[in-house]
Amino acid sequence: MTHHDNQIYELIQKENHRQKTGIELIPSENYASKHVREPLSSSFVNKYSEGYPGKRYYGGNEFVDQVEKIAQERAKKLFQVEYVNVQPYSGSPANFAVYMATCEPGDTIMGQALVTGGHLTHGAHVSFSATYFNSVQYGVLQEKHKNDGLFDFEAIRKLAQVHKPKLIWVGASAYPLQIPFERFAKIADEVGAYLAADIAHIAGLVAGGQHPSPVPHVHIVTTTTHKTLRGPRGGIIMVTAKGLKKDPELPKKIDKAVFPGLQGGPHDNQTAAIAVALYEASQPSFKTYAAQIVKNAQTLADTLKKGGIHLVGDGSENHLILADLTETHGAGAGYFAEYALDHVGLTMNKNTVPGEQSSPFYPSGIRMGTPAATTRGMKDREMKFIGETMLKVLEIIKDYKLPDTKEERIPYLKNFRQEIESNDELKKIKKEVEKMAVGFAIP
Ligand code: DSN
Repeated sequence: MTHHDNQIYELIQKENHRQKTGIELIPSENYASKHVREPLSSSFVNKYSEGYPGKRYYGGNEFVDQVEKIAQERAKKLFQVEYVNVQPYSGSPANFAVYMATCEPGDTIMGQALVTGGHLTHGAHVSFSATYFNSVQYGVLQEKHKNDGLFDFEAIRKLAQVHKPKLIWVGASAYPLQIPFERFAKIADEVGAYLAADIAHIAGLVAGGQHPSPVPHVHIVTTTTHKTLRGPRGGIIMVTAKGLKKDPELPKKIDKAVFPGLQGGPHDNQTAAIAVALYEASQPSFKTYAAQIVKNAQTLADTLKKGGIHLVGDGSENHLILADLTETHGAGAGYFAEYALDHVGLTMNKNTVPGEQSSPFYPSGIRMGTPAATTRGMKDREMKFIGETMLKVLEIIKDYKLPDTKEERIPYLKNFRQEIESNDELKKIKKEVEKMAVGFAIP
């Protein structure tokens, strides 16, 4: 990176410093390798290639075609699927294309509610998925139930039988346990629905053999490529053998939905980087990485639990932990926790929790995960340090309580932020975090 544009150059340097001196715990983030980043600024960044390999609307695509075919083949092999489209710009467009391929506007669809850990595109009322489709949402239980995780399959089955959705989504953005895909499949099969698994969060764990694969049970799989899969930002849609059996036209319908239905030219530099990420994810070292992600999440979860923090699902079975601060800190405490933790260099996000008593902007939980820290080589010792540091910060903010009215909130939160910024104990903690973080290189 050169000084060509000073303003942007300086901001990139600042972001580099922020990433290096802090610890990234947002579970949907990661550090792509330099081999994944290089194709992003390669000559493929200059190309247009609307269409698909061998069927383009522009010339000069002989090498783009090869890159795209390699990416498709690698994804097919890694996830054991029949068909792949690697062109979606990211996860939301990938999901939109699934709607376009399987439903007509106004059809009923079903997904996990956003406030209970689902994704916007699975039918949240603010998203296209509820604007153009009749969205029915299922929730989760507050406590783990036998081998069903937090799902109440009787309630989900009843909902599906009453509403007869054409498409059911399984997969989440804030769910700490393994997902029993076969239970969802039984329900979808009973009502004749397409079942799509959105594995954006867990794709790397599935590829690395640390989470059961949805492939034998669902018709369609979508994922982003930049979370646990550790690739560039991007999206993939896959059709399984079960999907082909239900509808042999699905691959054609999905291709048509992505282009020309939803997108123009694919980002070929992104496709090349996805191909590299898929190569990396097929290496034995990726299995070790995926196993360490899960181990680290368990160590961090245990440390927090020992410190009296209530965890949704009583721990973690994947890369993610959802701490519910309602009882220990009060409804809305996620806001205070996120701010104070970010201030000391532990970046995570406030999040709603099952049975949320506050609101999405001032929720009662925090969501964290281990994919990025694990990429830096952090293990048990560092997870204990992170957990113990979090406990210290959470103790410091314990007496802050979210005021009920908007009028009271504005001055109260301003005062809170000022007190956090001038707190000497937090300044000391920030230095400790920085000292630990800089010992672990970012790829
Ligand atoms: N924004 C992603 C996440 O953080 O989980 C989901 O799209």
